[in-house]
Amino acid sequence: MFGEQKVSYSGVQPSGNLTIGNYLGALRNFSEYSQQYKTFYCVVDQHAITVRQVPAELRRRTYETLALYMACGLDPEKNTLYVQSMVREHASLAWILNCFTMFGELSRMTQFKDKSAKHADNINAGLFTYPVLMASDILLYQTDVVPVGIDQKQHVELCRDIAERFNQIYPDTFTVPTPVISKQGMKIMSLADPTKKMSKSDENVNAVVYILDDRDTIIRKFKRAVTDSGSEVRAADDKPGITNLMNIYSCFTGKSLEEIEREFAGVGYGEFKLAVGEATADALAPVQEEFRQRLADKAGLEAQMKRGAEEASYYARRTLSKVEKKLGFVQIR
Ligand code: ATP
Ligand code: LTN
Repeated sequence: MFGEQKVSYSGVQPSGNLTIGNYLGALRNFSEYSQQYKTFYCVVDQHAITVRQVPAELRRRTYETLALYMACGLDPEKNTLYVQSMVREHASLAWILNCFTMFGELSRMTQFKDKSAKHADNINAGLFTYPVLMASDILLYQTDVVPVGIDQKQHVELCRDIAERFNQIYPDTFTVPTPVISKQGMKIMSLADPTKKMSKSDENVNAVVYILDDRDTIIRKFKRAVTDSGSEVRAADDKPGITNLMNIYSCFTGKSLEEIEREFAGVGYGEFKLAVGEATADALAPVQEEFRQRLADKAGLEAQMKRGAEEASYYARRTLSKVEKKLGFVQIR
C-alpha cells in the first residue's frame, strides 16, 4: 500500500523472445489492475544477467519488452512501466535483504536447481541470490499483489517470508505481498513435451509459440504439437498434450473446457489443432500490430524509460530511506 492505494507489481526478463506462456501467465493479466491499483511493471534486465547475455541482444530485447508491455494494453499514463537497472534502489535493497535471507532458503528454490543444472558452467552467486533481488523489486513498492505464472509462486512466498522476518525486527517496514496466479494461464506447457513448461529459453523453437510469431508459423507449430494416443478432444491427466492445447484454446477464446469438448466431439486432433492455431493467431494479431508501431518509435520508448524510471524512483527512494534509517545507516539531508 502506498497511502490509500493498493499496489500491483510484476516483472518480465528481457532474456529471450516472449512466449504465449509469458502472455497468458503474466502480461495479459497485468492490465486488470490498472484501474484500481497503483501499478508498476518492470523490465528486469538485472535479473537477466544471471545467465550470460549478448549485450546488443539484451539491449534490443529491453526495448522490445517495453514495447510489448504497451502492446498488451498497459497504458503508460495509467501504469508505471520502467527498466530495472535505471532505478538504483533495487540493487541497494537487494544487498540489505541478502543479510535477512538464509542460505538454506535459497538452496530450496526450484528455479535455482533447474537453472544451475542447465548452466552447469556458470553457477554464479547472482543465480543463487536472484530471489532476493526479486523480493527487493516487490518490497520497494510496498506491493500488495504480484501477478505471475505458477513457477514464480515459490519466489513470491520467499519474498513474504523475508518481509515478515524484517517486519518482526523492524515493525511496519514492508507490505507483505500476495502472489496472484490466474487459474487458466498459470502454466502453459511446451508443444514438444507437454510435461515441461513452455519457456522462452527453450532451444527447440517448435516447442514454443512466440507472441510475435507470424500466422503461418503459429499454425504450423500447433499442427506439429505432440499429442497423446487416442483421438478424443478431452482434458485428462493422461492426455497432457491435448489438455494443454485445450487450455490454450480456452484462454484465447474464453470457452470452458466442457464447451470445447462439445465443440470438437467426433472431430480428429488435426482439425482441433488447426482451430487452436487460428484462435491464437487471431488473438495475437492486434498485439503484434501495436507492438510494431511502438517499437518503431524508439524516441517514444526512451522517453517512457526515462519517465518510468523517475516515477518508480520516487517510490523506491521512500522505501529505501525508511529501511536504511531503521537499520541505523546515517542519514544526512
Ligand atoms: P526463462 O525461460 O528465461 O526462464 P520464462 O519464459 O520462464 O523465462 P520469465 O521472464 O521468467 O519467463 O517470466 C515472466 C513471467 O511469465 C512470469 O510471471 C512467469 O511466471 C510467466 N511464465 C513464464 N512461462 C510461463 C508459462 N509457460 N506459463 C505461464 N506463465 C509463464
Ligand atoms: N523472477 C521472475 C521475474 C521477476 C519478477 C519480479 C516477477 C523479477 N522481479 C518481481 C514478479 C515480481 C521470473 O523469472 N519470471
